Amino acid sequence: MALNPDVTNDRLPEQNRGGGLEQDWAGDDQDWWDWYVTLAKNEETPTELVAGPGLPDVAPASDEELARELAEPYDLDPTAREAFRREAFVRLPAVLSAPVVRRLAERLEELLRAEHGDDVAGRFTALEQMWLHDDLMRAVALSPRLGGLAAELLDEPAVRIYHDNALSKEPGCGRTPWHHDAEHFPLQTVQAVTAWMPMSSIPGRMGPLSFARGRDVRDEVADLEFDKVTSSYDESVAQRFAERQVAVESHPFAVGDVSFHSALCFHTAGPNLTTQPRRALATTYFADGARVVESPTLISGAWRDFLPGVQPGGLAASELNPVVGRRRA
Ligand SMILES: O=C(O)CCC(=O)C(=O)O
Ligand SMILES: [Fe+2]
Repeated sequence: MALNPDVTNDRLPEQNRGGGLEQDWAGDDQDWWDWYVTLAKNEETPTELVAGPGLPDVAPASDEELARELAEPYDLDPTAREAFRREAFVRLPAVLSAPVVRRLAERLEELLRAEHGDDVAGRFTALEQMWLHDDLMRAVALSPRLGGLAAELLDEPAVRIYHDNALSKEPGCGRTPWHHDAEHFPLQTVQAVTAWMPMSSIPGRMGPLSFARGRDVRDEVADLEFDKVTSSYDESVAQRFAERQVAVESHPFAVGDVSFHSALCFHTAGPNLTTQPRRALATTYFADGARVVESPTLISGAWRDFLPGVQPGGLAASELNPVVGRRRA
């Protein structure tokens, strides 16, 4: 099957077709993802889908087990802290147990089906702000374990939630374009981090999140111009990384592994060449005290949904951005 058969700019909302990047996104978050994945360069040759892993083969955790686990602090190894500081991402083992992943994956399946139905082959289907109406997703979004890790890794006294997300790369969906999230978050800080939590194991052919190593990588590509219509930015970043021998980590994820990538980290993900959806929950945190930039762009997507009532330049602390993590002493 061909990947991303409709690689065109017609995924841009009418109002966003003209002009540059300095404009508000006119669609919702799903519209944004449907557009965004068209900016990735994909192989044109049809590729066979292979069997992918399903849900973890264990009984799901109960409500109490899940709440207890997500409240417990995670003992962060000093080498992991150092790796995050140096490389702008880190992958941590056993942040979630298999029963907790199973429980969350089952709930996520229900939520995605309710929102997007079954006819999703080849798409990147997303959900956001699940924590506002689902108890299990609230336990994840407000989790002191996850929020605490975000605060520790950023080395900030307190972090607020920007949004939660579900990212379902359906069978046959192509690559996620190279990017770094500082461009996506309309914040006057790069002290922001996303916890990416796979809902199954993720082998290489399923499109695990992949990271360019190093905090300064964005200097290597700072001169490349973003293009809202074609895959040229994705291609130029890939080419530049190859020319300058930027190391890219692209490893499978095991059940319970969670990666944390800084807003400075350049990342991508391969196509999902399996018969199972590649699903992850992703929660983004930022340093308490951060302000919204003066001029959010198209790439900031549906940011007003995540910071309701906050104006450009204002303090990023709406009622939907509670403090959810604190650094330990
Ligand atoms: O799940 C993906 O493929 C992309 C996710 C991503 O870019 C992010 O969480 O920052
Ligand atoms: Fe990202």
